[in-house]
Amino acid sequence: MSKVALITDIAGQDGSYLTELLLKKGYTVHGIIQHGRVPDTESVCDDLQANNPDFYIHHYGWGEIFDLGKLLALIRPDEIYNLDITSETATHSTLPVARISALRMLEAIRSQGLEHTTRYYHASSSALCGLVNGMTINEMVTFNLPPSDTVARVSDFWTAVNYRETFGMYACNGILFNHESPRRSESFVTRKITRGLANITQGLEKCLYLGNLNALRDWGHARDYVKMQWLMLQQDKPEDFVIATGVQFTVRQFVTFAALELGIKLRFVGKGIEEKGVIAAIISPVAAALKVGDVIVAVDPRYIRPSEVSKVSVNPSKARRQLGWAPETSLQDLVIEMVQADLASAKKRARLKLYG
Ligand code: GDR
Repeated sequence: MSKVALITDIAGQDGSYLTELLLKKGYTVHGIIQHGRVPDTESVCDDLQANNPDFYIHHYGWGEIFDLGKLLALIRPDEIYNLDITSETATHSTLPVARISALRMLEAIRSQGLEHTTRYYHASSSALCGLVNGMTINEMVTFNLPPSDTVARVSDFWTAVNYRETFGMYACNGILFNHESPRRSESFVTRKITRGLANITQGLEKCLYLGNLNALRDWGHARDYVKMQWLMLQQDKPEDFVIATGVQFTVRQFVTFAALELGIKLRFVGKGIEEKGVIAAIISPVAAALKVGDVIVAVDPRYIRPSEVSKVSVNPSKARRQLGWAPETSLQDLVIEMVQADLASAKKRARLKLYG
């Protein structure tokens, strides 16, 4: 009989890649999606639903409490992947009630008597470490004071650990560093860059406005990271793992790789652009800096964060050692895939604009 998996936030980047992976492995997949959440992967979810009789989507309303117990009793999942990203903003308004926290899910598992059969994965994040300059992150990291919008994530992390240790449940956390793809939401810097530059080549935009170009990030491909999420639930005993490539690049390098793929020449403008560390930049008039054929990347103070931590080293070697996992996609290949996807869609939009 095929295994049954339940995935929350199926409409996000990770939810869609994980669904594809599990369907390929022969799982029956149930996904939860909140009405009103604009899916990053609407067309992917539609295609998956149209072509897979073993894929089901369960909707619930904005601010509504989803009846997890009822769903678990019905589908009795072997594995649950809680990717509920609403935790990012859970300190606000109605979300603490509506979001599917680790506590809600783990209690629902217990209430249905599934605590010894259902395995639980929680999508945790490097953000909860409360990053400070100079720290090294592996699974032994001691969390510092996290940013206020990640307090709920810290609570989720310890809840999963607590249920593992107190009730002997198979519950684990993946401490994920940045992971990107053509399905990444456009508010994140990687997608903003690939989409922005692709649009510029098609005459749809004039300039790419960014914040700190010197910020360092460890970027992997989301498709590689969901493999690791699955592996974490296939072990003899549950443990937490850091998921990262172990290699960092600057935002500026990311922009440069994207420009290389598009065959365009970049011109960076903005005061203080060559300084190391966080740039206190004032955008200079773009028009004055423009030369024919140049693509302008301008530093705009609106996108510079008040505090930025960049000197952090990441050690994901436990995943390599214990799970045999290593990222398969280099940053350059990730950039190429993202650029090509955004270029195709920019060309389509440019044609539409021209011919209506
Ligand atoms: P991050 O991702 O904050 O690391 O969170 P993001 O892509 O937003 O920022 C990465 C770095 O790029 C710099 N930057 C800009 N960022 C954005 N968004 N827009 C810009 O114009 C811009 N210019 C420069 C930022 O300052 C930053 O240094 C992601 C999310 O997935 C979190 O949910 C997750 O917890 C962490 O990764 C791990």
